[in-house]
Amino acid sequence: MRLLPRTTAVAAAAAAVAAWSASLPAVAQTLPADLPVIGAPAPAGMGFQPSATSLKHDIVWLDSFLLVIIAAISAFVLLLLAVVILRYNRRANPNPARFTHNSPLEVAWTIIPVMILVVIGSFSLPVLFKQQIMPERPDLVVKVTGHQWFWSYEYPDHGLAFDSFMIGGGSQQLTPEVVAELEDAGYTAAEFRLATDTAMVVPTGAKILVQVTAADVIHSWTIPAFGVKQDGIPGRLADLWFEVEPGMEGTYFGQCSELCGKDHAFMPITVKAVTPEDFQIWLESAAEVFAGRPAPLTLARND
Ligand SMILES: [Cu+2]
Repeated sequence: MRLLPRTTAVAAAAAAVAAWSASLPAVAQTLPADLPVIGAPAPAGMGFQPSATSLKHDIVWLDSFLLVIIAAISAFVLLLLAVVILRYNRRANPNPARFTHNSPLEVAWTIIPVMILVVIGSFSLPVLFKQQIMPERPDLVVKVTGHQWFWSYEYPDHGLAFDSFMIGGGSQQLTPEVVAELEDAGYTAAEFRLATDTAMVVPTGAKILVQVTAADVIHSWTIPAFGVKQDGIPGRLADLWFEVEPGMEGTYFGQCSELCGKDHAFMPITVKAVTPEDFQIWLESAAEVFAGRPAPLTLARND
């Protein structure tokens, strides 16, 4: 191994980093400027974020389905309680019946809940299996690694990799400088703590296989609008998949969802879903900027 003098190596590294960060906006510019923000939390929002994948449509449907069942059960139990309170209180019913068992009733209150669970399972398990069975021939594989406290993305089939830091992650405050930085990157102040300097970019209408892992502690990668969430566990490679529906091109945000240390709240996730044509354009520019990243950088000390 050739050892560079320390100062030369550090200078080379600094120059490489400077050249790299200067070229970041160049990559961003190859993405359509009018990408709408679709997957983001809304102030006082109550429901789910918009659904961009069939997985998420299934989850929302299952949620509504369960809500109907839960509402019916709650109403029924409330009705029984009301009947007991009104008809069988001490004043209305001074001489209570003394029997203790009723076989048909006991069979019914065992069988009916079992049947309700079977019905729920017959709808929820297919939804779960659909999420957990990975596409055999994905159109794109992205490896996501959680770090304390940022994400890195690798496109192994395209030989490129990059890190993704929260914009304003240094001060962690929404200062005027951070607002300017957000706006330069095409975001607004409302997207502080969601927007990152680089984004994972995926084509719509394509099956994306995401391999999730972590380099230090357990993190969790999620995009709520895609209906996906997966823990990244050091030493293991876990999978998730999604396919953003054509027409749902936009920016989607998520946040690390596994308490991973003091800056857990400052490692958001930004995914940009673009048309396959725009993805190719991005891929070409990204290949130039991010190829081989993170660069193997060896600093030698000779003291
Ligand atoms: Cu984390």
